[in-house]
Amino acid sequence: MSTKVADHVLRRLREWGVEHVFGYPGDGINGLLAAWGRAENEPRFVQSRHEEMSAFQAVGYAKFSGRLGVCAATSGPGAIHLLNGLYDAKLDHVPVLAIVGQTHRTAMGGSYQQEVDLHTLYKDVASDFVETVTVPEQLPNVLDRAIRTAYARRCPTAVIIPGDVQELDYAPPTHEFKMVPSSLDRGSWTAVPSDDSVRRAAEILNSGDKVAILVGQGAAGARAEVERIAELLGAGVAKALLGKDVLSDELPYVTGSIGLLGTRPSYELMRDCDTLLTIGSSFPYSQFLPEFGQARGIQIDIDPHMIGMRYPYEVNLVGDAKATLERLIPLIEEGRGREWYDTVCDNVTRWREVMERRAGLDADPINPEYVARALDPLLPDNAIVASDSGSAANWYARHLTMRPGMRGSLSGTLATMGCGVPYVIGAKFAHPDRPAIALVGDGAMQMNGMAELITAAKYRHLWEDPRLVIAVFNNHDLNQVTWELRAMGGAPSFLPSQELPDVQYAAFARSLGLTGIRVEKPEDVEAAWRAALEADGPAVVEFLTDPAVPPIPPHATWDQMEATAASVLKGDADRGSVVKRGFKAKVQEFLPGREKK
Ligand SMILES: Cc1ncc(C[n+]2csc(CCOP(=O)(O)OP(=O)(O)O)c2C)c(N)n1
Ligand SMILES: [Mg+2]
Repeated sequence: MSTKVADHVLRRLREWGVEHVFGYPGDGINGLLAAWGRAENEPRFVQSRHEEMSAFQAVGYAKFSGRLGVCAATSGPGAIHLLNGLYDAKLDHVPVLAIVGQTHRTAMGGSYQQEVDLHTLYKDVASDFVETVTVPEQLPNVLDRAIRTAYARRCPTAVIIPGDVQELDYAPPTHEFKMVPSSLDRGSWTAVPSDDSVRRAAEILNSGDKVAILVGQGAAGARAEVERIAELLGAGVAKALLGKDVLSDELPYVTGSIGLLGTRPSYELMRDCDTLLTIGSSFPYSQFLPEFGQARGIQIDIDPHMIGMRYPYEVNLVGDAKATLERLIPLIEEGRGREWYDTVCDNVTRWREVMERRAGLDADPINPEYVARALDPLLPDNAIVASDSGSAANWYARHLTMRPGMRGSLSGTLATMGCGVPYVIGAKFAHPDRPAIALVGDGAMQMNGMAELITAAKYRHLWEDPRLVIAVFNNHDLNQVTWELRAMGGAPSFLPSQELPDVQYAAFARSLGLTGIRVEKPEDVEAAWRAALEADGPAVVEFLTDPAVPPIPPHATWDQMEATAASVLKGDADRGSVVKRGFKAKVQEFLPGREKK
């Protein structure tokens, strides 16, 4: 039997160590599907309900494994559906390969059925590498290069294969003019900055009395070094959302998340520091960093293309976080910043107390902060947690204590809705032996999470640790946006756009043979978490949460409280309780014995 191009695609993926391809079929990739049959489903084809979900699953897989995520879709509509997930990979710097079909070469340019100009469509999302395979000899280089580029630049890449090309007999490139051979080895290297720039960075750090460190996902491999330099400098460490699992929240000087969903001590850390060291983060909101001119800044980043923006840094160290810190640490003089360190730790302690009290506030029927708070001590040590985009991301950022060994992620930069459920499905394929938990709003569940429960039911038998918990924050509202409307503009919420239909998520889960628990009272929250974490397969826990609990920003001012109140007075849907509860939550920060800064 001859080897067809499609057979070679799968063989090469196996040679690259690819074990799963997240995809959805269609006649644009029929040649590949036939090859999958011949290859006895290796790598495993994981079928989703929608190609966007396949792309999110590939992103989740890549985020939680550090390996390439691969997705596949048919030409035209399938390739179009992948886009949002591929953009998520692009914006969060994750290696993902998309393999998509195209109409036959004989029909190209003929406005043929399902013919879409995929090069143009993918030109932006796969800007680092998108190529069409037109003859078999071209395949090895195109495929290898797409994979190598995705890894090297941590980005999505795309390989387009016309249907008829998939069916051609495979022929490797020959030793001739205009042939491009290829190879498999990825090589390994470590980028380090020059000694001179490391010395200049050390001088700045040694002259600071109030050092703030900001870490992102790029610091993931440098946990011990980040802790060491923070301790030497007496620094506080804030974490960008994508870097939440880089450092333990149990450390006294870790101020938690930064930004709109972040914590007050992170805000204070940046507001009051005199030196800023950013490690592996491209956190975009400069207004949450120190005032320009207030702090002397140093950045460490692996990517010379991404470094030096967001803040007017004095020294930009291009290099691997761990290797760079290993060079920097011996040059750091210990002993400064003790007073600062104490202030940072006090702020953190105070914030934790405030959060505890906020979670304890009564709500109607359940306070969503309490839902997250109740999960926190129950999280298994090796848990993988994903949050969708919505108000749950606030509670993920603020209430969950990341401990060493845990993993967590969300759509950090695209902030797309609908990634929560497919991310944890991707995580279960990356780590079938670990529990995974997703925090998802009812809007995101209705958008696509419910359909993807079908995928979880389909594949549950493959996961040796059965725990996959989907927590639905059922508030009948697109609440994060409702609050943005209120807080930013003082506008009343606009019910036709914000209100969501009531849906029985737990009952739907049960109809699929999954565990489904609906929680209507605060006193049942903890038991529901326990039951879901003890279930023998995927479990949906639906919490009826109060949309009137405000995700107050870390820098909340009385003006913003006024704006909230104003919107309510203009005729908001749930006026009375919003004013009262927002005010009550804010007031927690200024209890007796605590001075307002
Ligand atoms: C694909 C997409 N569409 C719209 C948005 C804007 N958006 C951000 S959060 C949000 C509300 C999410 O509602 P839900 O999932 O119910 O969570 P909640 O905030 O109510 O907890 C919306 C509409 C987005 N980020 N992504
Ligand atoms: Mg909602």
